[in-house]
Amino acid sequence: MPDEIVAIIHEHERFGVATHIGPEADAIGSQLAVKHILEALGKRVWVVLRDPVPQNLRFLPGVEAIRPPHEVPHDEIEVWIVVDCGQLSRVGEALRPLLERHPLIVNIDHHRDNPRFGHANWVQVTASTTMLVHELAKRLDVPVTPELATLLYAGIVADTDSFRNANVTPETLRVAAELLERGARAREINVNLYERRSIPEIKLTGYALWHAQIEDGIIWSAIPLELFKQTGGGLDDTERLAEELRAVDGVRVVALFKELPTGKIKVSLRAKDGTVDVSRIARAFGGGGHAQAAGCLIPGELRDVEARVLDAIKRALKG
Ligand SMILES: [Mn+2]
Repeated sequence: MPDEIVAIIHEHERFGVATHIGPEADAIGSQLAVKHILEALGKRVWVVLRDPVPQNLRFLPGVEAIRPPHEVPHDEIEVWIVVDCGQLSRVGEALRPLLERHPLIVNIDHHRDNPRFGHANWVQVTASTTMLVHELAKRLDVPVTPELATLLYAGIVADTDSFRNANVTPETLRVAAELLERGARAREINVNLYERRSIPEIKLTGYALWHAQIEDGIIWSAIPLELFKQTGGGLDDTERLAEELRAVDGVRVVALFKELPTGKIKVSLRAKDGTVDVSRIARAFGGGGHAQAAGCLIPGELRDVEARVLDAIKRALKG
């Protein structure tokens, strides 16, 4: 529960806010929302991100305040608030050692397998981390402005995949409705999240859909390194592809394999119904995630990794 976190916020003045590498709208939305809330209380806040903000998230209010780790005065920060981060190591190499030594870490997250790495932890399975940040705003009596509402709503839309995932509850919709009442810019969020596809992205999508295979409720496809080179696309351009495959009739589990220049294979897993928890499969290969959306990074040859993961999925479907 957030009581302890509310107390920590009241008792301190200077905060850092971090999230995971490869950030999406829930990660950055949560960060900027926490900043907004703390600043409304008169606190000093630094928002830190290892990666550049993805192009399609640069519309988020307050995004220009985000700094790379080396531009942040670490000695001045009393409390680090880490949001939407299932494991502390996922803040990235530049920040991890600093945070590991830091005396006061607040961990706010909605990943079921979060190991509670903070000194104060608020880990609760909700649709998005911004759902928790919304509750934090309420607990701190910070008014929800249109800017804050937009940040919070963006996290909900992204992590529910537009209210389509099983993590949507009546509470999700109640909070979403309230955020719309408060002026969340829903259409702008949807255009930025879903209607800004690049040419490399649609070409990679076309390739993966053309080469998809389906067997016993499993659909899978692979993108060889060569295709990334040919299209000029990167991993960013394959983010929505797993959802495209999940939309195929009769599918229970999706596996998407992407060959990286590092010699590793990035595997994205999706579950369509509630019968298989794909985060378990991802964890068996050193990854993690949610029951319906998870991933892992496996060293090896594309075909070999494909065979191993498909075998694990088949076993999970039987189990
Ligand atoms: Mn999230």
